[in-house]
Parts: sequence; C-alpha cells; structure tokens
Amino acid sequence: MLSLFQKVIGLLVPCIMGVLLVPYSSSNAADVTAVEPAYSAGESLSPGLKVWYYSRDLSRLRELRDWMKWKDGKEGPPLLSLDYPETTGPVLTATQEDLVGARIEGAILLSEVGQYRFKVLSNDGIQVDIGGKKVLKDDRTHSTRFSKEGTVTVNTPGWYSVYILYFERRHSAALQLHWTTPSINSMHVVPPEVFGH
Ligand SMILES: [Ca+2]
Repeated sequence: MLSLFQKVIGLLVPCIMGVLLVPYSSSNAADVTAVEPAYSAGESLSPGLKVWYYSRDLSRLRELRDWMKWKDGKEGPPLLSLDYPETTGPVLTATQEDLVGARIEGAILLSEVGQYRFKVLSNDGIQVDIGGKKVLKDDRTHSTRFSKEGTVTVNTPGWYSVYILYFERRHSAALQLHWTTPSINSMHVVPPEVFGH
C-alpha cells in the first residue's frame, strides 16, 4: 500500500517533469509571403501609422482584444515611426505612462522583391501583423527584450497593411521595430518614411 507521501510524489513528479520538458514561451514568429499590397508602391500616403489608445490594466493581448469589443479607443497623434526605445515616460504618443493598450494601423512600404526579416523590441506585450498575417508576437508583461525573428517574402512591391496590438502595464515601456531588407542585410530600425496611412 502506498503511503500518502508516495502518492503525493507520484502526482508531483510528472507535473514537474511536464513543466521542465515543455517550457512555455510567449514569443513566437512566422515566415509569411506578402501577396496583395493594399496600395501600389507609387502611391503617396500620409506619413506614419494611426493609433487608438485604451486606458486599461492589461497583462495579455487577449485582454486587449476583449476590451476592444466593449470600448472604442481614443485616437492619438499618428506614430511617425516605430522607434520608441525603453522609457518610463509617456507611452508612444499617449499622455499616460502606464496602463495603456494601443491598436496601431496603417501600411508599410516593401519596395523590393525578396525577403525582409523583422524583430521587435517591446515592453510589454505586442503582436505585429503585416499584409494581414501574424509575423511577430511577444505576449504578456515582460522586461524590454527582442522577439524572435519573422520574415515577409515579397513578390509584388507595394504598401502592405500593418496591424499592431500593444500594451504597456507598468514601469518601463518600449516599442521599436527592426528589419533587414533584400538589399541591406544588417538589422536596423525601420526608417520612418516607409510608414503611411
Ligand atoms: Ca512595462
């Protein structure tokens, strides 16, 4: 007959092994092909990306999506770039320093045929969709860190849709999108002139 101690150990060990063998990662990335530009490459758009803010204590992207069903965001000044290094000050173009959700929409000019690699520095959670496809995701609250790399392969140059969900809970905030292009193979911050809406 098993003692209570043996039964508890028998239950705990598989649980602990399961946690050790399947480490949870909230960061993932995808390789996608962008096929349908929203606008042709020669189109002239207004600079930057549009943004709507949600004042809310969030710790998951899912919570932001749920909240967006009930509340309209408050539109803020456009983001002229996605170059926001770590700060404890106001989040993006919002006035608040904490408890901010953001929905960012617009387009990015992918003017060359070939593969672009992307990664995003974020604090806290973020998901970046390009051309209607999820490319980068680093969910949950976390310190400032890079996501895994995702790629977008372009067959038809043009302006592709950008859709980003982001939140900053407390303390530091950061959102900085980096890429390589088919002609520049070193990671650098995406330049402001390729964002439009
Ligand atoms: Ca934070």
